[in-house]
Amino acid sequence: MITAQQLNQQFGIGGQLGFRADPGGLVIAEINNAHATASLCLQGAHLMAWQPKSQPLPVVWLSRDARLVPGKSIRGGVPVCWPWFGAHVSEPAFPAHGFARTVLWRVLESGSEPDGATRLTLRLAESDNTRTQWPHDSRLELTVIAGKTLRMELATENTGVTDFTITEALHTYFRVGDIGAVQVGGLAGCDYWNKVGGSTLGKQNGTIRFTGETDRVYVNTAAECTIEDDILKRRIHIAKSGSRSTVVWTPWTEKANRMGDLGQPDGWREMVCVESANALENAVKVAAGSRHTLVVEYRAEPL
Ligand code: TA6
Repeated sequence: MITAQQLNQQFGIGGQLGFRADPGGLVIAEINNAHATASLCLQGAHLMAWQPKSQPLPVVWLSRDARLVPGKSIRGGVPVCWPWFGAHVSEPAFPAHGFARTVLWRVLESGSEPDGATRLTLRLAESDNTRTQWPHDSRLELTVIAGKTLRMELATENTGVTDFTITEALHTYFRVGDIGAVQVGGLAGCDYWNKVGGSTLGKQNGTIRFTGETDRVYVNTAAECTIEDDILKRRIHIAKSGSRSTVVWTPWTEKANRMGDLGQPDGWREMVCVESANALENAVKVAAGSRHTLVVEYRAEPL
């Protein structure tokens, strides 16, 4: 496996992008430019944090109980859910949300954008393990551009001769002051599958406020969403393309305690997931020889 030192030689950008070896054996890319700081674990191409320098707190949340362990998903940040979202349709032993977030990705290129943002592109490294779970000729790449905004482009290429279908998500955890003092806008009138206690269909009335466990897959929506935070006095904009589903999730007390890695006693209150996805009936057929890209762009502004 390539070392942090070799990565610094090949892809480091003096004072803006460097790589370090975490004691647990994973490699982390650290970004620090004029506009923002960010960190990304090469395992899963997992963006763990993004904080514009205009913001007193991170916009992307990482659990204080997050563990950097080879082969294990990291709690918080932006998990890449691919090539399926949620449970596998037929193989219960396959990992929830796919394998992309727990396997090694390779750095392809890095650069500094004209506006001073930092760009990093990674490709999922296939293996016998991944091919067992996903026997299709494909290529998955993630480009991250971290600056005043955070842009992420998840590109699926079908390099084979037969079509395949994926579901996917950029499963982003956003930092908020308190889950009880935020509202999510942009999904009014959208149909959603309520995953709490089964799977029932609903229609969103107005903005979303949180008073309990919420786990909804909004379908057939390309809408930009916002998180309005009355405590941190900020609005986070969540723009997307190539995504027809938006997942909104908070575990609330009981599920958070069962999960146990959201930061005791109530770390879960400081985050909300608004995930740009293609899930359920929004699965994406990627024709042989073609490419599909899911793009998100986040920005935070004062309320
Ligand atoms: O996107 C919401 C969700 O599917 C929830 O049901 C919950 O399971 C969450 O993802 C976290 O999943 P994870 O596999 O990362 O623990």
